[in-house]
Amino acid sequence: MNAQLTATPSNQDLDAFWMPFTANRQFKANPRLLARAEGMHYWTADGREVLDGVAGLWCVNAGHARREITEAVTKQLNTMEFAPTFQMGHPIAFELANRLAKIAPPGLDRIFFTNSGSEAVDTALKIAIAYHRARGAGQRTRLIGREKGYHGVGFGGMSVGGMVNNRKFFGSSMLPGVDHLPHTLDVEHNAFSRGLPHWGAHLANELERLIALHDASTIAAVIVEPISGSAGVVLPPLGYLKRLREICDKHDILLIFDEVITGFGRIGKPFAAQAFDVTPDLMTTAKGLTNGAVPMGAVFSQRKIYDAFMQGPENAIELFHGYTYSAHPVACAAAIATLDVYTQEGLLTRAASLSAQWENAVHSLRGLPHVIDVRNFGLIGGVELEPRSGKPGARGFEVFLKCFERGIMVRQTGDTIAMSPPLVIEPKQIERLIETLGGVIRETD
Ligand code: PXG
Repeated sequence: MNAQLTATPSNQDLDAFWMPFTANRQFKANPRLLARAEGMHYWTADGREVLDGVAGLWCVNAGHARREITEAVTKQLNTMEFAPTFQMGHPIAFELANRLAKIAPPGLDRIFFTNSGSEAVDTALKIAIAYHRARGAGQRTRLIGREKGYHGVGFGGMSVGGMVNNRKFFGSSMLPGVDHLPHTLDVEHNAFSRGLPHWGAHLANELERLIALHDASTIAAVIVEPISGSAGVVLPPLGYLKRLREICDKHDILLIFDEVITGFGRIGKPFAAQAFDVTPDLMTTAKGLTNGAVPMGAVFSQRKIYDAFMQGPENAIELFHGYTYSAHPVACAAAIATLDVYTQEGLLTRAASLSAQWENAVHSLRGLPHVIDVRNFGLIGGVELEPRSGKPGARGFEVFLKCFERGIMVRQTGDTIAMSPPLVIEPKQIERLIETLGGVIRETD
């Protein structure tokens, strides 16, 4: 903890940190400082306990301050704090890749390490384009994303992403040759669906339309989140992902699942690919990989993609890509310890056993003032509020602030409240989270 920063810092203390994805002036006028965390809770700098309804930022799946992870990180720092992975290697990087390959969806057993979800996405997009080139289809460079998609903030991820605020400031400084599928959020047809909505599988057929427009021979890959969190919990209609898979197969287009939030047990299986029984060609992950303790991301690749690169002279680098901190030993140690905790405590499937209670709890908010939709899957919940006229996002932000005052942490995107608690949440804590949110919604005009 920073000894200098008190529970009531002055404005000057807060000026220098340009905060990410934050209303800086609002925050600095009214700081919400977190000072400590353990299990399901944070404690604020002034000592208030806050129930974590979002696993930090969808990453602390095993709960906070896990001793096993802390010890593994400490031990690794004392043994070897850094080692390069360019033309060198260190054992736990290989151990981690082998461990991940064992829990991966079928065939996705070649693993490239990054430091974040954004880097994982840009890596996967580059692999997709280079793969086609390696097998003699170098004209396949076009990428297809989806409206409302969030794939991080690199130029690649931003370009295939579909969140207007993340794009509009950057004008034409985005990748050329990108197109977007329509999003699958349809409150008119699907409001208050429990689990996956029944309406909307046909939206996957829009891919055929884009293929007819651009020609399949120009398209490298389609990237989607199986469930998107950042756009305010957008679910795939029943059958939608299978249809995307069929169309990609028919046209030799790679399918990339961005599992940065759905990975590592969030929806009751290690990955959404397994929960939905649809296997992508590439899969991006981060967040829960290290329980949020150390930054790390990973791209899982089908073996056929890796193998396509393994040609040419043996001493030639096959993929000109990587980060200084790819497979950083401290991150690898954190990830291995995290996987141990997940396995020992059954956390990669625990969300499945809690999801019925979770669904009932979240849907109990139906009927409260301004609630126009409730969405859920696994341990993900979204509550959509009607926007105030002329002030989109204002009601959602107020609910978020009041929740924090009442001791629960949720996320807000526009007028949607999103929840994704640590997978160790207890039934009583689910009740408390939802009751508190319900009370706040009831009191908010
Ligand atoms: N892909 C997906 C699907 C994500 O959700 C990223 C990529 C980027 O990851 P990094 O590690 O570069 O941030 C994300 C990140 C929220 C929220 O509350 C979601 C994310 C980040 C911050 C907040 O919805 N997702």
